[in-house]
Amino acid sequence: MSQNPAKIQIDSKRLSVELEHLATFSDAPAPAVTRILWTQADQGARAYLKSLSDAAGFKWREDALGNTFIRLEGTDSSLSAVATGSHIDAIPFSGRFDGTVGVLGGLEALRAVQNSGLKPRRSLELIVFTAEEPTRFGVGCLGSRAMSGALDAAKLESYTDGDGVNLNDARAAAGYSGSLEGLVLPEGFYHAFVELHIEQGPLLEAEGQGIGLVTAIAAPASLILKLEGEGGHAGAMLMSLRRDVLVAAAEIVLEVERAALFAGSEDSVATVGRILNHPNNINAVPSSLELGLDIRDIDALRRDGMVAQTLEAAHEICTRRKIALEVGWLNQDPPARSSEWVLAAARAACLELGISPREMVSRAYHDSLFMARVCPMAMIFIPCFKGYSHRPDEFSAEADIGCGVEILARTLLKLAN
Ligand code: HGY
Ligand code: MN
Ligand code: MN
Repeated sequence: MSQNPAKIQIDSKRLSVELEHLATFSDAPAPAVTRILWTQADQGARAYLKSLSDAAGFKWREDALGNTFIRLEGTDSSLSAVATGSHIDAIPFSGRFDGTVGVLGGLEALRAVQNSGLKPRRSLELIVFTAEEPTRFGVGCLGSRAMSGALDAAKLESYTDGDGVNLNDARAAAGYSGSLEGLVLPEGFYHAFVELHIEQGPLLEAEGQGIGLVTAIAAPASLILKLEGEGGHAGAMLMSLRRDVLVAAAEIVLEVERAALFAGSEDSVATVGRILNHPNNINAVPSSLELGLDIRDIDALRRDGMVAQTLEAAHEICTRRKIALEVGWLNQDPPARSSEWVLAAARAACLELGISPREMVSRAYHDSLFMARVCPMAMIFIPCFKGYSHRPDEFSAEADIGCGVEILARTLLKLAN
């Protein structure tokens, strides 16, 4: 059977309509999107996706955590499948392209292969990962961590959300039951994994490039610092009597920035994106506080050096200010490198379309970070407007999305044959 990829036709118009419709499953006013794990909005989006799978005649299944697998059967069922996929959950007040381009784009790639009449030897499987974002339970990539064995059932069941709802109760309320023990994928379950995603950075657009190929994914570490001091009346409490946790936190935040600025590489980044200040009243001296730290680097040692420097400074600041400090780790993951032969398949697909892809690192993490522990992995990036992401004005052009999907479809076909 000729495997002439020229028969691959991407319906970018239909894909754009589907992306816009998916964005309507949201708890934020458009163009912002908020779609938190297992909320009504998330469940509506999942149902919509399954309806598109049914309409295309694909089979889908879900695991006990809600990871969803949409499958186009290959000609040789004895061979392990080639997978693609991403996420549809969205952090509060974010955009409509982060993750969804890899999910609906992956579905369009499977439809294009199906409609082309080309029969891949290996089945193609689209994975919609549960909770790539850390919003609800504090840790991201729950689905791909579980599938790769980076997170076991006991740890999953220990998570509770900001309202004190346990993960098991939350998933049961969303209709997911069954043991979380069986989530880990057996060795060799997939032949390869390729994820299509917006770059979430400015390089491709600034350089006028249409396609990026990711060679490595940054290693994220997330921590929660809890500070306990002495609060009181903003007017009556003398400065000498205060142990003001917000002032201590201000010093710590500057130390986080300093650790990244002086780490010696532009790949070193550190953010304090979350602060819970108590009692958070204009006329009360803050008495307790939580800081959420996100520290990343392509180089795990350099990343750990930033963390160590930050924690040393935090302990010094809190000791000096007589404030109790408790450090809680959320995750500390190694970086991932893309597989050379999966990248080679993507390069060959680009060559067929006369595209010379821009090789680059991903400063954002993705489910690919954990799928790299399951099978050889690579990522395909497309440009997004000014690199904006995790904000309502996140945007990728229909033509860029269509091109990314065509490269994905051709890459999957190469890996499947
Ligand atoms: O934070 C990240 O890198 C991803 O968008 N969850
Ligand atoms: Mn994201
Ligand atoms: Mn994402």
